[in-house]
Amino acid sequence: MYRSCVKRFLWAVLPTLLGCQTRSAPPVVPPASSSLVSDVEQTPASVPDASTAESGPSKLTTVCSHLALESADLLEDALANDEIDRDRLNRDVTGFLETLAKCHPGEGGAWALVPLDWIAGYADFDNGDDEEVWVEGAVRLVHIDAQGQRMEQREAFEVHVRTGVEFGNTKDVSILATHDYDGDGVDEVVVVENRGGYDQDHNTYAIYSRQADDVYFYPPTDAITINTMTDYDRDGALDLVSISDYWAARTCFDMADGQRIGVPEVLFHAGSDGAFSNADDTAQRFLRAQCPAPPGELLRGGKREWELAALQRIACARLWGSDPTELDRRIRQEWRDLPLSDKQGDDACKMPLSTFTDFAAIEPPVVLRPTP
Ligand SMILES: [Ca+2]
Ligand SMILES: [Ca+2]
Repeated sequence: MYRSCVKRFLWAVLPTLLGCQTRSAPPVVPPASSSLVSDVEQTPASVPDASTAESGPSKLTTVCSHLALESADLLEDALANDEIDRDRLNRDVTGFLETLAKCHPGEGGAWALVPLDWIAGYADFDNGDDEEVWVEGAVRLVHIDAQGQRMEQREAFEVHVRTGVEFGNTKDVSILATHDYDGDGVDEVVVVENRGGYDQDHNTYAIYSRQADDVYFYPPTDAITINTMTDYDRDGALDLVSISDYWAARTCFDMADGQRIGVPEVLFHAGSDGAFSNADDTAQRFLRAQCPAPPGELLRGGKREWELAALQRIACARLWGSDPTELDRRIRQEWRDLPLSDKQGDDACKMPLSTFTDFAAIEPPVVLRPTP
């Protein structure tokens, strides 16, 4: 009886897992242009009879269905083990569970995140009146090619989700988009790890690809710290945004010593050759939106956290071609003229002079020119 209830819950979730139909488009980019069925139909070896191929399930669809069933069984075992309140789980964490083992079709196959080794239970995380439900496990990235061949990532993602805990630590992972960045006929996949909890919200992005015998980090992103992703030029390929690789600052008065922000952020634009450029026309347009003109005064005090705007003006000066030695001299001159309240007052971040001069030494990815 109990297991049948669990099955009902899982089967409520399964329609979104089963088949390789995307339930909804990826949040930022449009779905891949090629359909799953056409990928398989272009492979005569796997479909001996064309009429059968059109009406019957493809190998890829079959593998996707098996993945979903395997995942459902794993979850069922974990939930049944501790008689989990499925209503609460359904209400609070199915948003994540629904995405597991769901095939994301595209060029050359499909990507999915497949759960491994789930456990679940109850614990009172927030010292409240009742216990919360927790589910923990691991998820592995899997690529299934048009012939139904599975290829798994060696590392797995750790996952833990909890119900009803506003500030509890959570960590899950999802597929954000698929896109054939290098044009080799096989989609790459964008994976985001979401960490939530009290003052710990942040996401980690990575692009993975498949070659003959491995699922691996997409090499053109190796040297780039991806802080967020956006399709800035709306060409269907998510572009990378980096804070860490250039001008990163911390806000002064937030929790946990402040969040890191880009002053300015740098776009790595996804080009048609599979590489990412931080200096092409699109990347320059992104920088220009943050630095529209060469700045005048750099250290302009008088406002709470004035230092952050000052750091951005220093970065913008370099982007507009200021000589670093000359810029250093200007910063030191303006620092001498700055009132003590701006350096040490309650509204000041109390950054030392070296923070500003160090910023002036950061090499920009490109030098902007006035548009004719
Ligand atoms: Ca590719
Ligand atoms: Ca783009």
